[in-house]
Amino acid sequence: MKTTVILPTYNERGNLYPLVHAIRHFLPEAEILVVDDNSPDGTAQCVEEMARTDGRLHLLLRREARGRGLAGVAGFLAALKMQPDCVVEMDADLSHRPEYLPHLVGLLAHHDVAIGSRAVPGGCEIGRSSFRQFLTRMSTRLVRTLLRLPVQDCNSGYRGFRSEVLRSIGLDQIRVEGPEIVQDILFRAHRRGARIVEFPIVFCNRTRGQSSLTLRKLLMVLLHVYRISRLAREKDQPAKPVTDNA
Ligand SMILES: Nc1nc2c(ncn2[C@@H]2O[C@H](COP(=O)(O)OP(=O)(O)OP(=O)(O)O)[C@@H](O)[C@H]2O)c(=O)[nH]1
Ligand SMILES: [Mg+2]
Repeated sequence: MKTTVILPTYNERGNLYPLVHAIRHFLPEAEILVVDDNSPDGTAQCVEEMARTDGRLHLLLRREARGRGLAGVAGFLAALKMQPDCVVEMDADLSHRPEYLPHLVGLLAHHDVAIGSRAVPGGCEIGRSSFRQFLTRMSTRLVRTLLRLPVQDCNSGYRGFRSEVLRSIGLDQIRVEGPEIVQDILFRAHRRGARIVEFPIVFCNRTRGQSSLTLRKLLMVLLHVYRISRLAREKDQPAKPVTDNA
């Protein structure tokens, strides 16, 4: 499958070199698109340097409003312009291991969405505090319940989509700023009837760079999920019969 891998980055200079080389090792033919929000640590320059010797490495440098969500949508739209069969999204802090990429892409031959999951048998998180793991478990349970998603790890940012699914979910109408983009896009794909599959991954906590996740961002995720779940339920309500009171 012709594949484009999207890497959203904010201050990931220290992780990009080993990450891009590992992706290149496991998916030699893939186009790699780094979506950088003008990181002050020089992440973009690092990509430009590597792109001199790697014609399939691309940089989308965003100078406007920063945000994981905005970068995610911009990345998907730019990736689709490369006419891939599928688009893979993964974090750029080495917490998502590239060794799973061939299996993930293979699954997209018979599924519309493939998710690297910490919550299916064989999946786990290593190197994260028990409080952080508790947060992950609680938030994914809440998201799954509110959005009625047939997915164990609804918060995983390691996933692939067949391009036709991405073209069917109205990407250009999505106005999501933060990490809630992860749940929003999964929910839209599910509502479009996408065939979703999960496979186990070992998630490794970042060892370099700064986490961008804050409590405020986590609350914004849950608020957004609550909002779209309400909208969906309203949409699913059978139309009230128009009573002729005349
Ligand atoms: N372009 C862009 N990328 C972002 C932004 N915020 C985070 N990212 C990237 O999105 C991915 C996930 O962000 P992380 O900071 O790792 O969030 P997290 O995994 O919840 O937190 P950690 O446990 O600390 O890793 C990483 O590759 C980040 O570099 C942003 O505002 N813009
Ligand atoms: Mg991370």
